[in-house]
Amino acid sequence: MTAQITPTRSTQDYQALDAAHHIHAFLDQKALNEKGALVIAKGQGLNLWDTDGKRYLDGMSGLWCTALGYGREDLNAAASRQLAELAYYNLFFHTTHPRVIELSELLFSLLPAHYSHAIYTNSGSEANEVLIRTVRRYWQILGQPQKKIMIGRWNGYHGSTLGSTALGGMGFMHEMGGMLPDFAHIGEPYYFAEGGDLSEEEFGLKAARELETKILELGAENVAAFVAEPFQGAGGMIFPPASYWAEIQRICRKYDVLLSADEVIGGFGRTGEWFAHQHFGFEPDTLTIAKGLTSGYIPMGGLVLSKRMAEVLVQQGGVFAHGLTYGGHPVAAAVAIANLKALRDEGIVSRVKNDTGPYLQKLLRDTFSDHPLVGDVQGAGLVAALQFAEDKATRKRFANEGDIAWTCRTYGFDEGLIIRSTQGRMIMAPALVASHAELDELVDKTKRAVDRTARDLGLL
Ligand code: PXG
Repeated sequence: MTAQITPTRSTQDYQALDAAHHIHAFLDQKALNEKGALVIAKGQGLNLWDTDGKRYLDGMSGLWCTALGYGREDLNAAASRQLAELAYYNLFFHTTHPRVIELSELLFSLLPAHYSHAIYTNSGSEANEVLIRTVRRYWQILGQPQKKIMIGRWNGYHGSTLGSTALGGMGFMHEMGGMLPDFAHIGEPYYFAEGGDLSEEEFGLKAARELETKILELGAENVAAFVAEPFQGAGGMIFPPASYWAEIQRICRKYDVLLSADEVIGGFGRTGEWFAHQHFGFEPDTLTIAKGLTSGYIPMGGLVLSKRMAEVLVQQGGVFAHGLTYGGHPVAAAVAIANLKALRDEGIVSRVKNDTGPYLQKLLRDTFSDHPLVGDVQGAGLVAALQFAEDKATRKRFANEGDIAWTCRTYGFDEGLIIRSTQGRMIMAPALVASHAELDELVDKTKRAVDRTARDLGLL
């Protein structure tokens, strides 16, 4: 497969200009500049091409977002039509517009019936900022203004803005720019690393009960919400034990603490359910959405509220002191509508649940369960992680697991596969439109990268 790409510069020129003008995300700038960034120029389906014409299978849907793959004409047409008809309007000063209304009608037809309202943003980070302010406002209206502490989890990720960084549990991010008051964290439900002698079930309950301990320590009257990803994405695609979420929900209800699910990665079909909380079987009060809402074709995020919360805000709340110029942008809304219709009407989400998801999960387990470098395979639908381990039986991880996984990721790129590493885990989340043949290619190339890494370690 080849692609028509039209770079106007050589790869080296692009890399030099990139180094001259950009601060890249989450890496050492100097080290990158010495090597030069990979310049991606074209996408079609699950395929990407760099400026030298090399093809890559995108195993990560961009950054977990291109659910429909690249190059969809219907999304392109929806954006073009909307740009021509009404390129911009907003929900300020007693106005609104058709596309955002139609988007909400569609979105709430896909969500469980106890959700009713949305506040749209341009990103997941912004949506979590809105979350923090909205849940605090909710408790203010109910006469409990002191109920404002947000509890997140260590190694959780909720974005890179100030509030979402505080909510997240990435210590190295807290160190850059300072922490905010009224945020607290509990441990993550990472059984492979922290399960000790417990069964998965016991560990899931133990990890969940850290929330109860934290609420009691802070005083339930001071805690506004517990916020977590149904499964951790950026933190390593970590699936909690089956016992975890029901216990978290029980604790939140017992202490009247709101339960907020960050569905930025898990939402819109990734696990085979429309939303990841449905996969795990719990009922959050709010959902943070982004990424798959538009398949990443245009920036859009949002905060979804339960009817119960929305009623308080609408009926008793008076002025809601928040607004973003581009919240509910008509072009983003038009793209989101086309995207959600495709996910629904082409049966893509149900195919992930009934066909491609089980196919990928079985293939990964068949391929890697007995691999000398792999200690565990986790995932559901079209999201999965391989846990590297020095000793599978004792769940002993390599001391330099981050370096090993990075090596594997680099071999993956060499093999023509975009795959992501986090700590000692290899993560994949291909587009939801992936065919069996593309999933075969994904696993085949992953196997080659893992084998090359294992050979370096003398394990093969
Ligand atoms: N919540 C979650 C759960 C996320 O994964 C955000 C919020 C922030 O969304 P925005 O749109 O502001 O980026 C995210 C973003 C990775 C990776 O490599 C993950 C994200 C972003 C970039 C890279 O895992 N998640």
